[in-house]
Amino acid sequence: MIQLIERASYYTNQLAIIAEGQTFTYQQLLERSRSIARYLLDGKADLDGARIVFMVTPGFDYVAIQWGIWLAGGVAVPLNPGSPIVVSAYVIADTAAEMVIASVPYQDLFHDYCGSQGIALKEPVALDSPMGELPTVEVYRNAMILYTSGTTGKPKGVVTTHINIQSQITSLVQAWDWSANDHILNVLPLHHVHGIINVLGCALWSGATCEFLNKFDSKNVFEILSKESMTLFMAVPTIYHQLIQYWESLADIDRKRISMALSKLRLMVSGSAALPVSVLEKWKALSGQTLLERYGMTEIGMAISNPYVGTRRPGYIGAALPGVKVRIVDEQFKDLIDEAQGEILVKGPGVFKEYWGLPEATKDSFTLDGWFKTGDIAFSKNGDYKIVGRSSVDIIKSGGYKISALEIEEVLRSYGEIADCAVLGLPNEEWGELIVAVIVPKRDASLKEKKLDEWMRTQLPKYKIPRTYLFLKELPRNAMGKVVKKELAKSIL
Ligand code: MCA
Ligand code: AMP
Repeated sequence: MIQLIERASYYTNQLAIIAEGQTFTYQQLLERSRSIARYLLDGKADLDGARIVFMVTPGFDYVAIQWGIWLAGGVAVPLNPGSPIVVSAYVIADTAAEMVIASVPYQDLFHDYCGSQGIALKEPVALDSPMGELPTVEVYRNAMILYTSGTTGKPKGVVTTHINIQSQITSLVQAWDWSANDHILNVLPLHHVHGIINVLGCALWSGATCEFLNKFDSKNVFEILSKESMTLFMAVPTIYHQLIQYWESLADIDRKRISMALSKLRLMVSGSAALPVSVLEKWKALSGQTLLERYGMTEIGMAISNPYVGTRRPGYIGAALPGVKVRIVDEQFKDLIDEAQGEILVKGPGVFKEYWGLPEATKDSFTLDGWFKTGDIAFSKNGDYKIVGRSSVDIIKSGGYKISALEIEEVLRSYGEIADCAVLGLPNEEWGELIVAVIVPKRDASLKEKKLDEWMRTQLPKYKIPRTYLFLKELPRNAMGKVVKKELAKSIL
């Protein structure tokens, strides 16, 4: 039984979704998702874990399709609407998806690929079937696959079951006191845990209202947050940074109006990347809100959080969330105490099941006694954890997105005129890190930055494109090594 969906029948007349000026109740969501499920089943008793990939604009259709796939016994694989076809095709092939569902603006993107591969391509509006039985879906079955970058070249599919998702949601609902009176604005992408679980999942579990803003825009965010009914907001540090910049550009009277409105929300959360203390302080000064910083990962959902009630320590991520066990260990996985720095290990019912089709990678990501190795380095002081870095220099966080330097290097190396390259993340207050590519052109190559950049945009989503390309005659020896990459980054700064 998928409790998230079962619970909707407690809230039938409540507003579930607001998007593009339209409102939808839980009853409408239930009816539409059942109709989609029946269509997907097409007379079968159960989809039995078939993967359905979808690129759908955030809003009612997105949620109804997610629920429809689950009700039919399928696995939901949401795509990033900013991805070029090569990236989406990788996900479709890797999951051996049976069907692609694409909103109208994305239909053309998939047309040729799906045609050539014999994969059904559907528009949301076509998914409608009034009659038919639905299967009973047990909670230990696979529910979702989200792609995440790691220290290997290609992104890996993180498989979560219904019980994983339910555990990730209930932990946050308890910790942050969600209720049916809540109304949240969702500006986050719906192919990552932050937008899917922390915002959408928690809202729907609680009978609350989730309002979507399809494209982040500071003016619209402030307008929606000024609504009387609004109670919650969650975002990455980059978004708070951009909101602050916009607010500072306004006239006094508008600033006051916005500040007053923001001060009435009951909670504002930051996560997905380190929240600079300067951003926390400026946000407090403009809104009266102390941002609640929390820590999580695609593989585990949320693990550590500052308190809803009690003191939120700037620069710290707080303590373990309900139902989550956390340890800090050395390289031999021995527990560390007294502010010693080590890797964060996590255990709990929210921790993912496996990397899709990668049993070795799955095994390697856990200790022998079943603790997930996050790769994040932290210490604990007076009961609160503080992140100090990551064990791999090849993981970059920019705009809240996790980016593999190795993935970008692999793409760059496939460009004919490049002999060698190194991709780095340089510290930046707005973006967390900025992606920089250091490139050694092949001898006699006439490499043009603009042409290279245009080509990169056909290979990777926008957020993985380097912001700066530096051309060098040669890279320092062993530039892929951790020390040399750090030195290279310092010399660029
Ligand atoms: C975009 N720009 C950038 C970057 N991205 N500049 C530097 N670094 C970047 N990474 C520039 C563009 O070149 C463009 O500049 C301008 O910003 C606007 O670009 P656009 O793509 O339209 O950006 P945006 O839509 O405004 O995006 C910014 C954003 C977005 C809203 C902060 O990155 C975002 O939604 N981030 C959230 C990601 C997220 O949800 N992560 C959660 C995953 P120009 O105008 O000059 O061309 S992590 C997770 O789920 C775990 C579990 C967790 O803990 O939460
Ligand atoms: P992702 O795999 O995209 O879910 O990104 C997870 C990673 O984001 C974690 O492993 C951390 O490196 C980083 N992260 C998430 N929240 C925080 C935070 N509050 N402070 C620092 N890093 C964070």
